[in-house]
Amino acid sequence: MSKPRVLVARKTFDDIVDRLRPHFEVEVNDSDLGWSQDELIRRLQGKAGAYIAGGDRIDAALLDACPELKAVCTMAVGYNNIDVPACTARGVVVTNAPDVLTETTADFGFALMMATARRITESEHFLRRGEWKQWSVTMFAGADIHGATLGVLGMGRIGAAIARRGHLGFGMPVLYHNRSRLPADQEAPLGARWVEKDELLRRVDHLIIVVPYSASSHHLIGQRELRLMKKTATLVNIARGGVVDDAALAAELKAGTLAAAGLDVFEGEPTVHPDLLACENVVLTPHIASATIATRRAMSDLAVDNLIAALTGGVPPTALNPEVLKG
Ligand code: 8YV
Repeated sequence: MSKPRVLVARKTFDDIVDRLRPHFEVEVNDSDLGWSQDELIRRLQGKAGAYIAGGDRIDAALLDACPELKAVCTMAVGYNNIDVPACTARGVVVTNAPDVLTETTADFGFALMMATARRITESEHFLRRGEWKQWSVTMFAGADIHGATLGVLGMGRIGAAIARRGHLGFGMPVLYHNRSRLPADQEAPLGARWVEKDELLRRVDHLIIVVPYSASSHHLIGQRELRLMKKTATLVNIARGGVVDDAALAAELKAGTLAAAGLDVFEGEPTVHPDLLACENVVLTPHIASATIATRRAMSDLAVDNLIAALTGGVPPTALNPEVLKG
């Protein structure tokens, strides 16, 4: 009997892809670039499973064009690129990759916050341009991290890991906002206190945004929200582009409504709003919060474990719609 066919839509570690080969006939994207939507659909036709990453869109049109698809496994924790209800309706199991990237992503969120508050890239650019002629007392004076109030918008696994770093490592009072409040015994070790969103924005010195993207979090932070923040505050977005209104952010940064921003994700990435590119007081990184070799391997391994289990009668470790498997 011939093996089921699967598509690895994103180039990843060869030895991890090799784990698929005893079970499946595997087609791999050998380029570092993702495919266009038409190309993704074309390559997925006749395939039973897909290994994808955050930038690949799985929607109803793709599913209808690929009726043999049974499993979609993303190496990302975020799955706003996948229409899960449409998959469920067609009996396609969807898996994501939670937990394995939590600490690495929290490290990066903290690094971006520190780089932003302490003006690290801005000062490096100044030095590289040969503009450092003398030292001065206020040259690139930024804001302290230790003891400052940390705001976490979205208290999931990554939010909690950031709060723990702030509380235990830097003596930061931590305020957070989330749709649901954590039980007191989970708040206590993080030193975190729930407040309404507007109060969070008004009170914090450094805000880190870690909410999943959905229709309800679209432009959760726009002009009105930015104008509630302290003029000395910083904002970091490691969630998804679209949670922050980038045009409004650029305008408010220019106007001095807040001090600085650190952004790893963008609306319409990899295109970045030109007004953000023009701002000196913004640290910009290309969606790399989970990018360490160990973590990218763990994410890939988990996606492969899920794909093998989903298509060989096993239980995928992190299915988002496990009800499909019972059908
Ligand atoms: C990934 C991410 O780098 O996991 C997520 O949701 O945003 C990142 O960790 C990327 O989406 C990989 O597919």
